[in-house]
Amino acid sequence: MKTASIALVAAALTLGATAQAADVKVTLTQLTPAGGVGIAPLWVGFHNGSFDTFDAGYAASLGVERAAEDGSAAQLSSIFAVTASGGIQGTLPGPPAFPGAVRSLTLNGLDLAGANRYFSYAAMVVVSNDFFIGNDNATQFDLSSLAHGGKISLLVGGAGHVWDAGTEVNDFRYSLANGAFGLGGGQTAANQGTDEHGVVHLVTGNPYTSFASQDLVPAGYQWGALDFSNQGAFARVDIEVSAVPEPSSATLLLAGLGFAGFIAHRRSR
Ligand SMILES: [Ca+2]
Ligand SMILES: [Ca+2]
Ligand SMILES: [Ca+2]
Repeated sequence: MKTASIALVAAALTLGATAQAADVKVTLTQLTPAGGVGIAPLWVGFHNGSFDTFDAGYAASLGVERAAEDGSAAQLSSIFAVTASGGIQGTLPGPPAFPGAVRSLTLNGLDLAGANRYFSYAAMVVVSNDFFIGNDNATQFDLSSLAHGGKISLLVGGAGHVWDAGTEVNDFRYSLANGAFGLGGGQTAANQGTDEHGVVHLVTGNPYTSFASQDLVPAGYQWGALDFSNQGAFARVDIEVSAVPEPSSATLLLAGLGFAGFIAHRRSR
């Protein structure tokens, strides 16, 4: 029995050391106040550090433009698919997350010690023409310490942490999700609005004072909840990792150990 117990301990250590693939559950919990901004379906990518979603001070990619203007990560996803070698990505399912909403997605088979070590995210902020949240620094979130399991949480959005993609003039005639906030006008199809020909930059001050066509805002409109210039994070993103032992070696090892334990048990009697 003693021999088998030692072998089992050794096996457990070996399994821990050889685990590579991991399952990752990403959960977004909306934290904005009632009547506050929403977040379009969150795109997440796990890459080796070479995928850089955008750079502040430079023009946005078409992927970021579409994500920021229309809330669609399809174009960004296409770019990631061809540029992030070994990358794994997904978009949290469901409609835009408004205050109180929770969305989650599980991705399988990630290598958090290598090809999927770094986490990136992006999503449109609504109501807006081209506001979005996302990480400029491709290697800001290093998940390698979670390769054998664990959890981290990060806060996204909030005052000083929202980008204007610089791709569309801020204008209520063509902004997305006006209806959800009791505003008139709004985009009726993808990629409407006037080109801004600008660069990605942080939104500062009251986010909606720069919008043209303010006449689409009802008289006496209460901006309190929508004005995020004094608010904290929009959402918490939890990343939970479950390590998955390599199937073949783990199965063989456990089967072998079970047999060894059985023999040891028999001999001890
Ligand atoms: Ca960057
Ligand atoms: Ca803009
Ligand atoms: Ca556009």
